[in-house]
Amino acid sequence: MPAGIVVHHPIRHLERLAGLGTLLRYDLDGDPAPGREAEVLVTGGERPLGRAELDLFPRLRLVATMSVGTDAIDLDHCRARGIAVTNTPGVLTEDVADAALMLALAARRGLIAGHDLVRSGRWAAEGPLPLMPTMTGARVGILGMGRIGQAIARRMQALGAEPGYHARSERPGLGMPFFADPVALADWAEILVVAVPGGGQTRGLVSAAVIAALGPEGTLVNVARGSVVDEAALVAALREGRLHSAGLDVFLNEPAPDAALTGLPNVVLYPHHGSGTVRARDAMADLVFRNVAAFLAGRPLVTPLW
Ligand code: 8YV
Repeated sequence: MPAGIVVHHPIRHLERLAGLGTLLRYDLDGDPAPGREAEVLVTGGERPLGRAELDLFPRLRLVATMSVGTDAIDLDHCRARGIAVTNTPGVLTEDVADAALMLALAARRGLIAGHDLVRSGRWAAEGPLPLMPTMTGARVGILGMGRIGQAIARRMQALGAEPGYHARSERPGLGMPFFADPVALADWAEILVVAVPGGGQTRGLVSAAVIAALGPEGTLVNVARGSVVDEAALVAALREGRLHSAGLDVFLNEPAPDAALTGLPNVVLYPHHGSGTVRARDAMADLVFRNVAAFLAGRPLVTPLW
């Protein structure tokens, strides 16, 4: 009997996966019955996969997500049930770091206001934009120094900016200042870039105090998860001029973020598309395929979480 693969979220290149087994389109029909015997489930980072939904599939042994982030999955329950989990680390690093750089530059240099000024024809009547802060020599605090944080730091160094970071522990040899506390990092930085994993451990890490420390000349960039930022505090600070600007790829409520945030003039918004390049998404889909293929052939998983 061919293997059954539950599709929890429609990932790229499903047709390739169909070569490994019968795709059970739970994502389309919401009917878990055909998946009751299935051992494999594929999903993406954007759709929650909690305990109750996992338990609709009593024989699961592998959850393969097409995302580096696994905060949407109840990992404790997977562990308890002996379900392996694979993600897609490494292959989206550079594209997500590019998105952080794009958002930082756009927010600091007023790209959206400039674009509007030119497109609307108001340029002639209104004259130039106000002068903007420079990136050269800017202190850039990076929250999280994993692969993506390091790729962001490299880009900032190439611009002539000065990166520093906070992470759970210092990483010797990086040649950047380490801050043991996010508030101290934000106080030092002009730009704060969030690149930590989402989930319970980082919820609200960018607190009202961190935002206050970043201050009225500061810019917040988030390419991680909306949950990391106290969004109400962010909206208040942006609205009251206590924060210069924000460049955001992620939000608390996706795909319909709070209009109080998205309507502000000093934000640059991107629709959780940091990894949204053909190259990254192809490589992510390929990793999902290789993990499922390895599992079904009884070989070691390529990128297991544990
Ligand atoms: C996308 C991401 O959300 O990898 C992640 O953790 O946030 C993104 O790449 C996504 O899961 C792509 O399908």
